[in-house]
Amino acid sequence: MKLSRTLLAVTALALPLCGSATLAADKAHQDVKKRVDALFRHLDSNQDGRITRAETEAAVAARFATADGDADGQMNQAEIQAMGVARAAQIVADKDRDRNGRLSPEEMDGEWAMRLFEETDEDRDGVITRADVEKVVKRNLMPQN
Ligand SMILES: [Ca+2]
Ligand SMILES: [Ca+2]
Ligand SMILES: [Ca+2]
Repeated sequence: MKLSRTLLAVTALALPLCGSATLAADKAHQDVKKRVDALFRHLDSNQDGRITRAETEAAVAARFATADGDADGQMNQAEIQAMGVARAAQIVADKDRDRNGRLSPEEMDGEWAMRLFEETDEDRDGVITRADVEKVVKRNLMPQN
């Protein structure tokens, strides 16, 4: 569950969520490719086919600045929802460590970037490859495949 939520959260940073797990298999394959492509387009800033922790943090920080509608440096539930994240209330409840009802970049991005690497980088080399991401996206979209 943790893994699935992390991937959804990270994917939501890069593109609006679309489709569902009920897609036909071939369509699901295209969906996996689209999600992976979109993720790499947004996160792999030097386009070497690998996403590093620094690239992820930079992209997340840029996305945070764009999504921070009231420019208070914090992400409230409405702002998270506006990013296309379905379970914004749950995410705020989970991550709001100082209980001010909003997520600071540290409460939000630090968690996401860290989990992305801890949970997606299965071979623990500090870099996420296409293969790493595809494996996790597939597992989330097509659990029986
Ligand atoms: Ca890269
Ligand atoms: Ca805000
Ligand atoms: Ca907070």
